[in-house]
Amino acid sequence: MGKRAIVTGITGQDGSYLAELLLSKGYEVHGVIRRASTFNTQRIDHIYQDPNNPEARLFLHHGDLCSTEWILNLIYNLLPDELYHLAAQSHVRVSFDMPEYTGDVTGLGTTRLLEAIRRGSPKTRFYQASSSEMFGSAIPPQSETTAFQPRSPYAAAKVYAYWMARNYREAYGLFASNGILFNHESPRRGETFVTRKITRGIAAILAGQQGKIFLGNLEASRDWGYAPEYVEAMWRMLQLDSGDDIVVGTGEAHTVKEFAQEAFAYAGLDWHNHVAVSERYIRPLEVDCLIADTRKAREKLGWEPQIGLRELVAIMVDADLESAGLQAPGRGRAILEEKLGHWNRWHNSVRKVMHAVQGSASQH
Ligand code: NAP
Ligand code: F7E
Repeated sequence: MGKRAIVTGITGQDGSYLAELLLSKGYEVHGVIRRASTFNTQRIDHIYQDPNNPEARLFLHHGDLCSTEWILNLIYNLLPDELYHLAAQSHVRVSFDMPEYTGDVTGLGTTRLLEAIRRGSPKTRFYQASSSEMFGSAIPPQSETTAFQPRSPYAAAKVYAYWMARNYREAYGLFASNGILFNHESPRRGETFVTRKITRGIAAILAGQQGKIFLGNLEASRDWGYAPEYVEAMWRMLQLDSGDDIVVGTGEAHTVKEFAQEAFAYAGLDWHNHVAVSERYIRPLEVDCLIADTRKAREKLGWEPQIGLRELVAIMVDADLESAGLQAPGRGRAILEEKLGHWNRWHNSVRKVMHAVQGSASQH
């Protein structure tokens, strides 16, 4: 019998890739989604299964991190082997506008889950989606021993959640791990994060729908990786003998300007003609430079990323051009085939298992 996992944030970028990975490994997956008046399951529609089908292995449950009623029920009833806590108000800029809400969802949400596990299912292994943002102004490269210097309500909430996971590990012996992940992107990245904003903007420019994109601080540096590789690291973390805190990134950083230059050039455009700076996107506080020291991930997880900045740009631009109905250069697709054959294979294996029980998550 396969393992059983709960995934909060299953409708997000990482949650959708993680659900694919877990299904491909034979897990029974229970995803938590928010009630919305419009469909919010686009990222998981392709793996949705009709829960009435006896072969179904993906189940969706309504829940919101601001309350506990659903958490307690779900954990008591399912007694999951693993719980991947990915849900959060994850946008740093938005956290300055909604600091209290961000603290409630992104910070306290973790405590609500840990407490339910402690009371109802203490053997459940818990993954906390910690973030490189917690390092803030700490001098790079940043490792597991670097002191946090958070510079946003989002980062402060994540630091609180990080410490709650560690406290529950040390106080109650829970298997609770912090994956301290640096920025990771993909064609499923939310449209208002800078990388996706750039690659979607390029598609809109080539489609003749807009002339320019407006960005904020072009000098900020980030360690950008490819999201599907990062969910594999999450899974590996929960397969260790005990809970731990591990940094995951590529070890290389590039500025927003470099990302934009590379992306526009890949699409055959000169970025100077299409990028303008707008005060609107400058943050009250900025994190200047994040670079992962990935030694522990390599040693303990055997995890090594295959996709660097140029590859990531090609993958994302190809995807956005294709979805706009435009001819894509195609290097991104080729890179995925060459470098991540295993990813494509397990993606296909999921599809094979699924096709008999396929429906639309939007029916839920
Ligand atoms: P994302 O795409 O923004 O997804 C966030 C998920 O959380 C969505 O499923 C969202 O649901 C859900 N959510 C938000 N508020 C909720 C609430 N009150 N109750 C229940 N669910 C709620 O984020 P991501 O990029 O996949 O990141 C996954 C996690 O890793 C987040 O915790 C993020 O902070 C953290 N992280 C991300 C990165 C990165 O570079 N991507 C790096 C480090 C850490 P809706 O679909 O309904 O909005
Ligand atoms: O900004 C600059 C911005 O919003 C990256 C989240 O997943 O990763 C993400 O947080 C940089 C910042 O990501 C625009 O000022 C310039 O310096 O894409 P972002 P983020 O803030 O790094 C971490 C690891 C997480 O944990 C978070 O959940 O780009 N920037 N111009 C801009 N950023 C945005 N969004 N939009 C702009 O127009």
